[in-house]
Order: sequence, then structure tokens, then C-alpha cells
Amino acid sequence: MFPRTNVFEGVSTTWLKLMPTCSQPKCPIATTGVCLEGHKQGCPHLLADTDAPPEASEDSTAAPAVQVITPEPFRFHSGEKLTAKEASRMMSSTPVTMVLCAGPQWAGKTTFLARIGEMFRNGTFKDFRFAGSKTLCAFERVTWLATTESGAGQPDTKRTYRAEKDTFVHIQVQPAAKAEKTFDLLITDLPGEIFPAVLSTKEICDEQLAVSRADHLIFFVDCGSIIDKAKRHSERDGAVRFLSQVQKCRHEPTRLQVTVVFSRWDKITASDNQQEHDDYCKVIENDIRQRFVSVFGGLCFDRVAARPKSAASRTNPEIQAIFGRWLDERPSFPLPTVSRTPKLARDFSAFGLP
Ligand SMILES: Nc1nc2c(ncn2[C@@H]2O[C@H](COP(=O)(O)OP(=O)(O)OP(=O)(O)O)[C@@H](O)[C@H]2O)c(=O)[nH]1
Ligand SMILES: [Mg+2]
Repeated sequence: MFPRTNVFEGVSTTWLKLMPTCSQPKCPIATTGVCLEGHKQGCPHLLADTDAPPEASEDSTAAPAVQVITPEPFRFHSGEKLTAKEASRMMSSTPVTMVLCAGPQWAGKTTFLARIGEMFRNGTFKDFRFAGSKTLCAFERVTWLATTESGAGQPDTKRTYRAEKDTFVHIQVQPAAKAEKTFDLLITDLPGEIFPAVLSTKEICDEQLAVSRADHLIFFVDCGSIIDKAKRHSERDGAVRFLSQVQKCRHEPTRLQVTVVFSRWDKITASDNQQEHDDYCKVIENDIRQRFVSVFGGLCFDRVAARPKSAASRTNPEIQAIFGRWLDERPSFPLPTVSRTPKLARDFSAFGLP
């Protein structure tokens, strides 16, 4: 084989003029544009150039084709929560664990996430280190009202609005003992405002992308309602109905790990009838266990006070244990035998979003 003569003329960093290449060693066509044997068209010695556009070889009198070399696009993030499309793009490029926090309004879902952020910031997280986030602004905003700089008299949390459904906070962490390993988490918080609609209509539950895709569901039972005899039965009923809806909407509920959190637990520990309320929580726990233990891939119960009135009642170890479970090795499932449709519109995890 003869070495191919130079194919580029007038090379600049971004523009390249493509010239034909000849298999004859001394042919000057690549540098002068004149064929060694005088062929004007159809020279049998010219090599096919896969980079050259077809018109170039068909008509040698046409102007040389120009190819633009463009750099790979680089995406910048605003630092706000990721949309479903952005989350989908991230999931297609890296393994991600998705966590959904759900429960009625005021149950303390956002405060729980804010507490995780605070613990990373003040260094009290024991087993994991913060390794980055594409949604730092959103994370900061969640914890803002809990800081003294915000000027709020009492630490508080901003409501999660309806429009925030299926938007995701991203966090990357490293295990303290294995700094070379990183885990990516996408966490979303179902706005309490749409909780009643999800309970009443399966179609609305179906619409929640995170319900169909999450690896972990943290369901919040509000102890502020448990201590109120007029509200506690509907709180229990809401928990059972939500888990039933999820069971119906999930394609394979056994892939979902569920944690039921009795949130704002300090409301019970500070109450005069602590034992009675504690017993009622156990009744709810047994009821949920009986109904769903064989439905989901895992079922755990925790008592959490993310932002109690007194700092002594904080349940930081429990919150860290829940977080640690999100990063445990996932149980392996047999691969599906059917072939995957890459453009399946409803398949959030197959990234079929437009
Ligand atoms: N006493 C007590 N109050 C808490 C605790 N966690 C949160 N709160 C308060 O409960 C209120 C509601 O908390 P959020 O985190 O906004 O509740 P949410 O579930 O996100 O509510 P939505 O956004 O409406 O769905 C806020 O005023 C919090 O400060 C807790 O552990 N103990
Ligand atoms: Mg909220």
C-alpha cells in the first residue's frame, strides 16, 4: 500500500479544505489540484475519502467543501432544581439513586431534606462526605429560613409549591471510608398541595414521574396530626391509601424500598399523652406492615425530628441512617427479556422524554 498523500490544504484550527487523495505515489493532485495523468474527471486512481462530501468527487470544478469542527457542547447548570428532562439526561449518563419524599402538607418533608444539607455543611454527617451538587442554589434556598442570616425569628421552611413537582435536587457524596467512590442522588419532594389529588385519582398518581421511577420512597406520617384525636385517623388512612396508589401505579413495586417516617416526632415526646400516641404509631406501623410487607422491596419505620423546638430532641443519627440506606447495595433483579423501546414516551427511566 502506498502512503496517502496530504489531504489538507491551508489548514487552520477550525476550517479545513478537503482535497482528493490519489493512490499514485507522485501524483500532485492533493497540493496542486492537477492530476498526474491529466484526468479532469473520473480518475481511476483517486481514493474514496469518507470525510469528503459526495459532491466533491462528482464534480471536480465545484468549490472545495468546507467542514466545520465544532467543540462538544458543554452544559452549564443554573444551580436550581433539575427538571425531569435534565434529571433524565443525568440518569442516562451515570448511575443515579432516586429518592421521593411524600406525605401530607406540613409533615416536614422539605425540612428533612434541609436538615441533611445542614449536617453536610456543619460536618456532623459521619459516614458520608459532600462531594458536589448541580443544584446548590436550590439546596441553599431550602435551608435559608433556618439560618440566622435570613432574619427569621424562628427557623422555618418555605412551602413546596405545586409547580415544583418532579423537580430534583442533586447531591453527590463519598463514603468517608472510601473517598475514591462517589454516589449520585436525585431527591424530590412531592408538594403536600397535590397529596390529596394523588390519593383520590390513580391518573394523577400515574402522572408523577418520580413515583414510577424512584428507588426509595420516604413516606411522612405527621406526628402533629397523630397527637390530635380529630386528625389522626385520616392521617393513618392517608398513609395506607397513598401506599396502595403507589402499589397500583408502579410497574414493579418490589423494586421500591419504602421507609415510613413518623415525622416531627418531638410533638409526641413533648406531649402529656406520649405513651398513648406512641402506641397509636405502633398500630399504624403494624397495619402498614401487614398490608405491604410483601408488596415492596423493603419496608422500614423510623421516628424523626428534623427541626424540633429543642435541639436536644433532634434525631440526627436516625436521619443519617435513612440516608445511608439510600446508598446501600441495591438488590439485583433479573434483566427484562423484552427489548427496550428507546423512544417510549412514558418510560421516564428510558429517557424517552422529548
Ligand atoms: N416541631 C417540629 N417542627 C418541624 C419539624 N420539622 C419541620 N417542622 C416545621 O413544620 C413546618 C412544615 O415543614 P415543611 O418541611 O415545610 O413541611 P412539608 O412537608 O415540606 O410541607 P409542604 O411543602 O407543604 O408539602 C415548618 O414550619 C417546619 O419548621 C420537626 O421535626 N419538629
Ligand atoms: Mg415542602
